[in-house]
Amino acid sequence: MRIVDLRSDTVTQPTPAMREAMARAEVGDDVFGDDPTVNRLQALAAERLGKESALFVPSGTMGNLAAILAHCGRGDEVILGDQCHTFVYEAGGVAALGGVHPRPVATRTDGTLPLEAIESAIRPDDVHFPVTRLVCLENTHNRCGGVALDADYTRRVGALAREHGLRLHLDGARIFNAAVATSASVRDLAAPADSVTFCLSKALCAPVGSLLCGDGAFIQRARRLRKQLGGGMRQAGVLAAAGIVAMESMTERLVEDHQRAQRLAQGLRRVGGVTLEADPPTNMVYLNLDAEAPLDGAGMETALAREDILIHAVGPRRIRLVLHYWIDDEGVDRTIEAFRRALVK
Ligand code: TLP
Repeated sequence: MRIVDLRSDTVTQPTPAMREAMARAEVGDDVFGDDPTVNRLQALAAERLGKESALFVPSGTMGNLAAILAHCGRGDEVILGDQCHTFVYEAGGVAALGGVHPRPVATRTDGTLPLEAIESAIRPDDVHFPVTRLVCLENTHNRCGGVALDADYTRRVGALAREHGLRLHLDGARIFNAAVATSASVRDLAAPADSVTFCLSKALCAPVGSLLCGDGAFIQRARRLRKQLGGGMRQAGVLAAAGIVAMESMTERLVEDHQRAQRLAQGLRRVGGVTLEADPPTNMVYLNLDAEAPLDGAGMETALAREDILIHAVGPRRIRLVLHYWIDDEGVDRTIEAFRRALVK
């Protein structure tokens, strides 16, 4: 039976059109700036995001790291959410590799950081303190259920940052999902930020890569940092070719993943033993196993894997299910039935 892999949208395999484009890609040495396909992808990304320039990086993690290091020096401070990917899941890279001090602020369940909390985290000019340089936001917000931040909120954070002489970086790993959910353009969502990372290798299905976008001088600094971090790739056009297909043909269809997240949520609500955290805002369904449910998160992973359904427990009883291109309605319905069999005894 076909495997239904709901662990993440990072598991997506390249589409046949991507494999075709990869096979045909014209390539060169990208460290010399010679790869025409990488250059085309970077130009396309900058144009779509409304920024001057863009840099192809191997991962979202490297994109965020290079961005934060390009904005901050050693001992500088970055204000970010305590639930954001950079703070929770990027192995402390900004501190370990960049000497940048993270200042976490409590994240609201809608993925926003209260403006007052950001403002009160900004350090006064005092030799005791690190120097605040940067604010980071995440859109969509992964640990907050895949919720999208709207352009108005991002604008208000951008204005606050500028008022205090700070920069704003946006981890827009899933910014195209956010655009679908908020009916805004990615350009509008990105406009208030000085820099934006977005990923090709999540719901857009490309096998590898992310783009970091910003102004020309910033991207020049980020390019050196990418080299320092070991992310200077050579004939990377074979990867960029899939990225071009992703940007040109995979962004509009994301609405289907959001609709399937709704279908999955509706079905799971009718299964006893689980409580959904929210109406799925984008392509993620987060749920908690009730105290009286016969299995915990790890038990559910094992029970469903026996039916070729892969899920990821992100806490002892908290489960995240992620919809993507390779999951159809039948996969959703099989998942609902598998939950019922595992939980309703
Ligand atoms: N997220 C992955 C895991 O690392 C948790 C996932 O399965 O969702 N920003 C955000 C908001 C992300 O969700 C991720 C990946 C990244 C950055 C990092 O991207 P990669 O995996 O390309 O380094």
